[in-house]
Amino acid sequence: MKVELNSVGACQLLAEIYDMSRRTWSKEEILEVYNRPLINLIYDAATVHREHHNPDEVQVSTLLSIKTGGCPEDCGYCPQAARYHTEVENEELLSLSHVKAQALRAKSTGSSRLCLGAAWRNVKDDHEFDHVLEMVRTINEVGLEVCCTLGMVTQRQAQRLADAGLYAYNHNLDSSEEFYKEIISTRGYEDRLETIDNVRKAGVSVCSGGIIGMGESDEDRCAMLATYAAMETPPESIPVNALVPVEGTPLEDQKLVSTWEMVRMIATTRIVIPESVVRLSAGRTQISEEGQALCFLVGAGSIFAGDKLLTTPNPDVNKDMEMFKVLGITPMKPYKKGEQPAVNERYRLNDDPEKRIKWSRPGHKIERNEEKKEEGKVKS
Ligand code: SAM
Ligand code: DTB
Ligand code: SF4
Repeated sequence: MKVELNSVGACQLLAEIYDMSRRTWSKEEILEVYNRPLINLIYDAATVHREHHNPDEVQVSTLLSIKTGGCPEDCGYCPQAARYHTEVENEELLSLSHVKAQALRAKSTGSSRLCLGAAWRNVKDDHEFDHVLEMVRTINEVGLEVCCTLGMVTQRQAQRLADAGLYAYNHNLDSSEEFYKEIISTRGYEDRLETIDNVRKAGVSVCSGGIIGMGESDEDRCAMLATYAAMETPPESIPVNALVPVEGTPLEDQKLVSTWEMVRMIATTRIVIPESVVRLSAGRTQISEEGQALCFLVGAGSIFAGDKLLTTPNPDVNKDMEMFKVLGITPMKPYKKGEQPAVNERYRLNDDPEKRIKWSRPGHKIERNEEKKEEGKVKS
């Protein structure tokens, strides 16, 4: 596909050139979009954005690190990996009351979603997970969309989260399959895809995206987008993070991503996967408000608010709300793109044996049990 549109008010032409009705894009085709003259790419992405989304509404999420530091993984970008010497300490899981207070705070400052992050490789079926399920149920009751990012999950664990009222699960592919190996050695791309699949099967909204600025090529960025675009159902939300280079991590000396690269990546994501919400994620402290305005124009429909991401700084929420006012943007209400998940009694499974839903199959008898009952009768 040769993209030669010179952007003269051409929605129909756009649809033809980008063949928007299809689902799959090759990496090469995406790269052609990515490399378009920026001024045309901006126009085209903004046009696609307006066809699929309300451009003056932006979804606002607050991040909360419920379990900080001490992670056994070796993700080269991450200050929470135990093996790197960063300023992040290994902390205990937060208490339910603390999380509830933060949920109320997030709601009062305009967030529609609270995203709970844990520095775990994967979820374990232990009391800490039961505790997280309680957090999910509590935040859901507050009336916020609940998102979790807890590492790898099995389908059963994803189902338990769904039953507790989880709205979305964040699990990033981060980069292309090829480049992933350069950044992380303690797990593979397949593991990430499997968790995304488990989340999807549990009926939970998928949030999955990447990081730019780790030393990957433009081809790697586009290969990651090709993977998302080829999914039967692409993620509902795609975070685009600019690397926050943290002292003590292997990527501490990486050059900061420029605003233009961020605009290019968001615009390309917008064109290739038109229906998903693109999230302007980590790295906003290094982008001016004018730069962020461009990101919104080309398709960013969501941000993380609050002065901290998980462990690194983020713009002050009041400054963000002032920026929204200047731009005429309103924060999106919760559940605008879906229903509030109902809390299913099944979420208590493993939690309180007394309250478990009992196995039942009317009229069916288990021989062994019947024999035991008979034995009991004889004894008494
Ligand atoms: N441990 C879980 C996992 O890896 O899926 C959840 C938490 S992890 C911190 C969530 C995401 O944060 C990562 O997938 C990565 O995309 C992003 N992230 C971590 N450190 C970052 C950094 N320094 N700059 C930008 N994004 C970062
Ligand atoms: C995502 O894609 N970005 C967020 C969220 N999902 C969990 C995390 C960004 C973390 C930035 C580094 C930190 O603050 O520790
Ligand atoms: Fe652990 Fe997640 Fe950080 Fe990797 S990104 S080190 S899995 S917390």
